[in-house]
Formats: sequence, structure tokens, C-alpha cells
Amino acid sequence: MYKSLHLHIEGTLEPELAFALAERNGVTLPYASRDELRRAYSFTDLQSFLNLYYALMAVLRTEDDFHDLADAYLARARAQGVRHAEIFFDPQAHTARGVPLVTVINGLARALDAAPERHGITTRLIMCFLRDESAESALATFEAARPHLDRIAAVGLDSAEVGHPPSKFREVYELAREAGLKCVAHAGEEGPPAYVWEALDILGVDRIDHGVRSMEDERLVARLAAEQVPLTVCPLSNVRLRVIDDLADHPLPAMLDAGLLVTVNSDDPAYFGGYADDNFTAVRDALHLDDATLRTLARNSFRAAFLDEATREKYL
Ligand code: ES4
Ligand code: ZN
Repeated sequence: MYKSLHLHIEGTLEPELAFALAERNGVTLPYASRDELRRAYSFTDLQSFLNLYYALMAVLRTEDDFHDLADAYLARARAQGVRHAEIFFDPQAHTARGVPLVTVINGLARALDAAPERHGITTRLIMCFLRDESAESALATFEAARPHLDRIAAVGLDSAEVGHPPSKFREVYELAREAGLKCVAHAGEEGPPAYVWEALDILGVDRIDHGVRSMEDERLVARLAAEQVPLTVCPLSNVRLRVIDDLADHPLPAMLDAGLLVTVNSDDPAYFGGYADDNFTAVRDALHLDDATLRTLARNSFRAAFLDEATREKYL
């Protein structure tokens, strides 16, 4: 039974749904067919992926679109054994296209509210700021979301990492924490270990998303191990975005050996070749993980989840 702690809902948009929503909304995609679109999924780095990820979002326009996207994800996640999902969304990627924030949140929330009954999955929603946009834009997004904070468990930070250090977002994280939200941030995916230090020391995050490049800094590894800071690692993502050359070379075993609280997650499953169980199966086979290690990974995601006491008991 899996907990999914690092999943971008926009990254679950499968070509089939993209074309269906394009037709429903009268949006023309620059791809003739689903197969042609799938052929565009050969990425050279994070930015080459983000270009397609943002372009395809053009099909997401109405509250029903966001509902249908999330509902399709939840069905697929449950089929892969996910029982709890903490789900990122990128409000600025939609408001910048003229889709109101309330449309996005209401659509997602309608699917998430129905998820325990309909799919047997509990959920949390994590609102991410685009780090390649300005600090002012993040602040404006947070203020616009204030009336909806009862639906949001945490804030996060994603998009193009290099050149956009966590320190840029000190103020908005302070406001989020004051409002009672948990804090996470992508750091150490393409960016250097210094960005992981900043996420910890300046943003005060409760988890690091990715964090694989932390392994380049011994002192940082010691800190992450001592404080048991959860790291949401995404193995298939790392390979597809060329953060790691080959799954067989993934630092996951070294991270576990160093005593880090590592979890396995799927990131943008429609783009990177797999959902939760696909990621677990891939690392198990490529890295020859034994059953005890797989159990440790499952336990870690339980420890790292933002569960309230009642939900936690349910999963004990
Ligand atoms: C993302 Cl893999 C990854 N990294 C950073 N930002 C993202 N947004 C969606 N997927
Ligand atoms: Zn991510």
C-alpha cells in the first residue's frame, strides 16, 4: 500500500485525456495524434520537459476539466495500490492563461472530496509557486488563495530550479507558515546542494522534494539524516530528465545507507513512464532491492506524510 507524496496533478495529463479536453474546449494542439504527442516525450533536461508540460495545460479550462483530470489520476493511482496522495498543483500556470484560481481549486477539490468514497484514497492538496516567476507573483498567488486555505495543506516550490534559489521565496513561506500550512520545496533536483541548505534554513521546509544532489555534500547528508528530513525521490523522473544517467546508477541505495528518510514517488507519471507501483517495481529490479528495503520505503512514506491523527490510525 503506497503513499504518494510527490505528484504534480498537471503531470498526470495523459495524451488521451489531453486530446479529449482539447476537443471539448475547442483548443487545437500542435500534434496530429496521440502517438505524435507521445513521441515529443523525449526530454534532455528539466526545461525541455517543462516546455511541453506548460504547453499541454492549454486544454485545462473549466472546473470540470480539473475535476476530470484529478478523478482520472485517483482511479489510476488506486489501481496501482495508492491509498493516500499528497497532490501538487501550479496555480500560476493556470491564472496566467486566464483561468481563475477558484475554478482550479473547486475542480480539484470536488474530485478530492469524493476520493475516499469513490476510490478509497485520502488526499492532501499542496499549492506550488513557480520559482521562475517573481517573488511578488508568489505573494499575490498566496493572497488570492487565502479564502481557500482550508483546502490546502502545504505550499511547495517547483519549475525551473537553477538560478531560482529558495531564498527568493523567504517572505511567502513565512506567511504560509503563519497561516498554519506545512512547507515543502523542490531542491537538489538540477540545482546544487546549496539550494537544499536554503530550503531548510531559510524556508524552514518540512520535506525536500527530490534532494538527490544532496549526496554531493557530506555535511548536508549528515544534517538530513540527523533531523530525519523526508526526501521525496522520483526515480523514473530522474532518468527521463537526465538528472541520473541510468536507473542502475540511482543514488537511492546510498541515500538509504546514509540513514536518510527517503520515499519513492512518481512526479509527473504521464510524462515519465509510470505511476507509483511502476516506480517501485523499476527501482526494485534495477537496484536489486530486497523486501526489507521495500518495507522501509513504504514505512518512510507513512512517516513523511502530512496525515492527521485520525487518518494515521486508519493506516496503522
Ligand atoms: C516538475 Cl520534475 C519537476 N521539477 C520541477 N518542477 C516541476 N513541475 C512539474 N514537474
Ligand atoms: Zn516534482
